[in-house]
Amino acid sequence: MSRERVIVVGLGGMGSAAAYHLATRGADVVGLERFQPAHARGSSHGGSRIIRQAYFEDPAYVPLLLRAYELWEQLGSDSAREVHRITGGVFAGPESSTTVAGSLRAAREYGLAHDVLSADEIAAHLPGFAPAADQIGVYEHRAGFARPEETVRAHIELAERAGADLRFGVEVLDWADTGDAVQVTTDQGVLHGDRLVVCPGAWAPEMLADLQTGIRIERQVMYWFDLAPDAPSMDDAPVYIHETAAGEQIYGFPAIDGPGGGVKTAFFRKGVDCSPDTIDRTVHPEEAQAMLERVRALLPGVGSSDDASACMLHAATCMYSTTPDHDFVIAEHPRHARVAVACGFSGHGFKFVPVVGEILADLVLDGATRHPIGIFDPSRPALAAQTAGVGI
Ligand code: PYC
Repeated sequence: MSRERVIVVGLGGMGSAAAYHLATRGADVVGLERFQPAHARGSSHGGSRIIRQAYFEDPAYVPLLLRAYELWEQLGSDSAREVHRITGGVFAGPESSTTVAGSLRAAREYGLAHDVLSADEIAAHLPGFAPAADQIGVYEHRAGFARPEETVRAHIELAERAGADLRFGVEVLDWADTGDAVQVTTDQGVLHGDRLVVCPGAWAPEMLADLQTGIRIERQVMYWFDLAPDAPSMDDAPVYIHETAAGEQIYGFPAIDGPGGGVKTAFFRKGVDCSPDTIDRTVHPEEAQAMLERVRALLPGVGSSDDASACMLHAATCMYSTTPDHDFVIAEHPRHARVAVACGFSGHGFKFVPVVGEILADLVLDGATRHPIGIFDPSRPALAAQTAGVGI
């Protein structure tokens, strides 16, 4: 029997994972990516992404995270790359905040190792952290971070080792389901296959326009600051998410590349709409200043100066692909059984990369998956309602 020929469009986090899982399961994989491996033009760069299991967004994500963690381990050992690290994580804010109450709910429901810490306990146990007295934190023992570029490289290398033909610098112009096959038109010719996996990242609104997902592309900025000379080291700090009484969330990481690399921090969901063609890649002084002032509400030792332009070591932009309800889109295409899609990761998807690759391989090779992906259905009412309003 001939092998299924599967074309994977997009080789960022999700697409490279799909290519790897498909190739290791015996498919004849052709992968297409418009840029180079682990590029910085989409949503899979910036050195770090939080991984955690006490999922404040919805405990329904936890089973996927339990499997993702197994696959993170396996990917690290198969590729001999550090694709993730467990550091612990503190998710802090008012007791009733989404970050605290939601993390606690998921941790309790799934018996995940955690402690609830008062503001004083956070300050006593986590050097550098100083939340307001009326805040608390959920400390999740097995939270940490993934390294997005290393993850993409690992999946690409392992997919190629398993026989995948991955092509970079190829722009996909169109795709079609021709009934008994799929066809992909690129700037370098037309390809045919049995099945198609579309992982378009920020290009979803154009590449999956017929799905009507209501996805908005948002500009986000990641900042790296130095520390005040008398601040404690953050080399071994936990990852964190911190929410204010008004519901504004920021997040950040230890100094993962040593003190000279600085500590990375960012706002979660405070982006302006953009597209891959229109995104403003300049990081403006006033936004860096707002970030410095905000992160100091949790970590007063961030920044050797009160002037962000004097203590910011680096900054970079990236894009979120945000669905109206912030849940992902992962499914067999509702009108094209030969096509599987994964998009709309809404700024919280990277920790799921390995399990999304597994799910896409299941959908394409088996026609179904054991994983609970019902909440990611592209036909769910929350997406249809929003799309009707904005009319993509
Ligand atoms: O997925 O944990 C996450 C996250 C936090 C901030 C942005 N994404």
